[in-house]
Amino acid sequence: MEKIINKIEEIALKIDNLIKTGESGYSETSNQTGDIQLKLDIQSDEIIEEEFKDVDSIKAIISEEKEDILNLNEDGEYVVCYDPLDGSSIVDYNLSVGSIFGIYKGGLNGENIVASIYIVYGPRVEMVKTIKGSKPIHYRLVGDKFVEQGEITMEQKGKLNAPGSTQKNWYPYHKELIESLFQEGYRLRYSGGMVPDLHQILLKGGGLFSYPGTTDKPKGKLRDLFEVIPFALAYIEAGAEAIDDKGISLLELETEHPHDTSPCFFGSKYEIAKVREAYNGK
Ligand code: AHM
Ligand code: MG
Repeated sequence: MEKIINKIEEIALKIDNLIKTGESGYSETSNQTGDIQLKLDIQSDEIIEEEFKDVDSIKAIISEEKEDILNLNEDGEYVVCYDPLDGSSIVDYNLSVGSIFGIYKGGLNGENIVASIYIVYGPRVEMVKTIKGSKPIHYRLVGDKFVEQGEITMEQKGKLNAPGSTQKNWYPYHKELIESLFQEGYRLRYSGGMVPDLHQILLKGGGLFSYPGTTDKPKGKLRDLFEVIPFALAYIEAGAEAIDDKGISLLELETEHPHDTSPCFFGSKYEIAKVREAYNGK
């Protein structure tokens, strides 16, 4: 695990440099979900594959940018699932983006995640590492080293509301939930990048990030293995909650296909209680 984490730190430096110096714009290919890939998506994916290739403990890797699992070492213990560069629609407009890694042992389900790491490429480069059973740890890149900033603990209630997806396609009960939080005084904070949006709520200690199922996409947009489960681990270990639209913990998600998606809600206890109330029986 130590070796994987060290590699992810090296990867973060390389992707940060790529974002700053690489070419903008689209490539001529699309990924598994049908999104046209940016040149940066493809190059970030190549960096990660190259770096992970010589890590003996990695059995296989699965990238959001590729259809299939790539087997690396038969005797490896871990499968690493990753979104090389999350925020394809905003990176060329110079908003913050991220990389997300979920490390799984013994099967690709929520209960088998053993660690998650995400990197935020913003005005600063930061990393949050969560090992199952311990609080997430926040790091900041200083020079070429990640320096520990401390453990992350969420409060019972926050002030931020980050509602994802297309509002026109929201179910009425979801609309009521989001509106009721604004009526209570919550402030809108949504950049279109789940990494900076979820990072802000974690560091500020509370709030709600939601990406619901909608009339056009009942299973939402965010991918279980690369996006949903890794952040669920960070939120739950920080003392917050992460649930789906049935109120089930996202760490209980069972996936059938590597690119499965799920409606998801990440937040402190107070806001998640509101989600459960709004979605009860729906
Ligand atoms: P991507 O993996 O293609 O970049 O899409 C994922 C991103 C998330 O970072 C973000 O929360 C979401 O898409 C935003 O989607 P929307 O614009 O529908 O709210
Ligand atoms: Mg993504």
